[in-house]
Amino acid sequence: MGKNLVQKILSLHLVSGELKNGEEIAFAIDQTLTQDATGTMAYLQFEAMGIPKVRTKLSVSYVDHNMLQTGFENFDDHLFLQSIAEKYGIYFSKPGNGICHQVHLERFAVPGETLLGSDSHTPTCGGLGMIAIGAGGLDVAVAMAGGPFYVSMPKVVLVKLSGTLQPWVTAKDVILELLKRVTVKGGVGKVFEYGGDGVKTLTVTERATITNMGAELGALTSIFPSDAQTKKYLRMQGREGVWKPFKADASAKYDGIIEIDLSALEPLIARPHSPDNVCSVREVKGKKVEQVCIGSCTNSSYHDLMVAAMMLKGRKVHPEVSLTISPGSRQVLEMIAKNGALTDMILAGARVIEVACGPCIGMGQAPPSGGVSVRSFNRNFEGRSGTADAQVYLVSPETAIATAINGVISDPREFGEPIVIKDPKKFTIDDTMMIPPSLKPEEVTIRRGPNIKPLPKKEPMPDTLKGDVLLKTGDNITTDHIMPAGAKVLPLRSNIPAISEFVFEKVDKEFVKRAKEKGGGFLIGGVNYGQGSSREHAALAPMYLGVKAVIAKSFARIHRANLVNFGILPLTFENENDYNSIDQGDNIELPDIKNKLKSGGALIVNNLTKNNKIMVNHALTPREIDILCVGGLLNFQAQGNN
Ligand code: MIC
Ligand code: SF4
Repeated sequence: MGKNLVQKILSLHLVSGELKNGEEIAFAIDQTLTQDATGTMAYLQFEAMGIPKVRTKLSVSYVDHNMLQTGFENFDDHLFLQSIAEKYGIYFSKPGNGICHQVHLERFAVPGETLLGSDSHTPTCGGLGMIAIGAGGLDVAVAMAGGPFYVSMPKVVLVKLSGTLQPWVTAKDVILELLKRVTVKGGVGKVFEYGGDGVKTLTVTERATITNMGAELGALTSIFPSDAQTKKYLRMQGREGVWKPFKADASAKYDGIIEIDLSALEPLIARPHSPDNVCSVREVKGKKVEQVCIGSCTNSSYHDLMVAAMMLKGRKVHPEVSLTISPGSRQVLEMIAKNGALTDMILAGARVIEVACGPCIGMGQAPPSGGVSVRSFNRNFEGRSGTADAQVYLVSPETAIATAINGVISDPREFGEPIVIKDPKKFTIDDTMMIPPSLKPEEVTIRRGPNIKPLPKKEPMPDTLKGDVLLKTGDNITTDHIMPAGAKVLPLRSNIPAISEFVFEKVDKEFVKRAKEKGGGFLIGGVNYGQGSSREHAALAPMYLGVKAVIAKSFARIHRANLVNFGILPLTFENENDYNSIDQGDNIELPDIKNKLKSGGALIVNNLTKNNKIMVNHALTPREIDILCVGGLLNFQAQGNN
């Protein structure tokens, strides 16, 4: 039987299990990436494993998130990361070199290989034909130590593209269309594999925009075939040697098919406060805007910034709009600086800011109170921008620039003649800020600033779990709700006791106090609990505060895996209506839980306050149950397990 692309690459890497939907599989990881906001924890965990050198083909540590240095914390973390990289055989991408996903695509991605990254947008490299997956830092640490990655075999959905994009319609509009159809929870347990005639019309950076934002669908990953476009991109990066063709067999089977006619698409926009709240730009045009931001790992390639520059050339940013542009990599910045495009941006009145995640993660550029911000980014969760009541919209760079010039949300098709950007023969290649590992690792001393605190420990699970419901939330709670980011909180990523003071800060200011007074307890969630980022701090900090289990209607994949890794039990309601019977403050008990998990017995929650019982389920594999029972993956590994 013919294989699809996902099956082909996975079978080349399979360590255990069968490629049958829902079965637990383990596969080998060729490459890993980390970024600074998740990396410090990942490397503390890696260090704890006592291995002298990474066992992957390639591991890279990027600094791109925590770039604002208002105190010593972030720079200390950068130095810690650099010394760890030197010592353990890891490449170190210095602050200023670029956003991890953009740089990885440019310099390291290899078709047919596997990549595990401690950032949810790792699937960006799926645009180059890799199986690239976002995970918690601990899973990445395990991969660096040579361990495989465990996951339930996803469903593979073919996204069949036909036709060609019309002028002013972009790759961003393709993924917004998919978000509109499938929603932010529609990709859970799935991989989106792109195929069909339309594929060959999309360049690698366009494909990367699509696979990047596949993360917003909740998918395990997204992938494009490796073809002539892939070869061309690698040639422009001086890396043609790593190219290999990869595509699905003609007789390949899929678990579902979604058809998109590229010619029929129009410019789309995601309205506040969710990437799937999509409509056509036409429907909201004319809305006054205070801020426009270009950048982020979704749309900050050379092509994207050249389009922005050409649109701005000879024009001015609207007097009441602040336009920021953050290039995705030093390569991109260097090229637009050399060819004059940067000057066009500056002359038009753009604020060119650092090569980094920047405003995307709330590191500066917070919009004004109640302001409207139109961004070429991938997430518009409430408050993520740093301004609680800001209205953030997500669009293509084309729509964003038309908007910045007009001062109101604008349809780029009304802007004028379409802009055609010619690919350069070669990208400027200069890896000065990519530091290779030391040749004398034994001489490297790890630099550990005072903000870097040891990892908290967790005890094995007791026989019975008992405590109060500390918080009951609604649907689609994001990791930004659970563990906010932004300029104030991000510098505490290496300090769990300090960062845990901010858990659920934007949802309930009293949460931390309550959790401490009660000595921990339980969380109740709705559908898609924990969507968004891969930050394991959203599990680690609640664990530190004594959260024992989360009972939800359903979970987002990475967060669920992070809960297991840190010994917090993820449970789902057997009957969703039971969500209504349980309230914040209820005292509940899960009797004999450990035995029941091991023996497969029915899981009962006794509500001691309401004097009733409800049934809950889990979708844990035997390995995950063992991990939970010993108090998390680090304890599990310390016992000699994989
Ligand atoms: C994000 O976009 O939310 C982040 C910041 O890149 C996160 C990682 C983090 O929280 O450090 C992600 O997407 O995984
Ligand atoms: Fe950085 Fe934003 Fe991309 Fe996350 S989504 S990696 S914060 S640019």
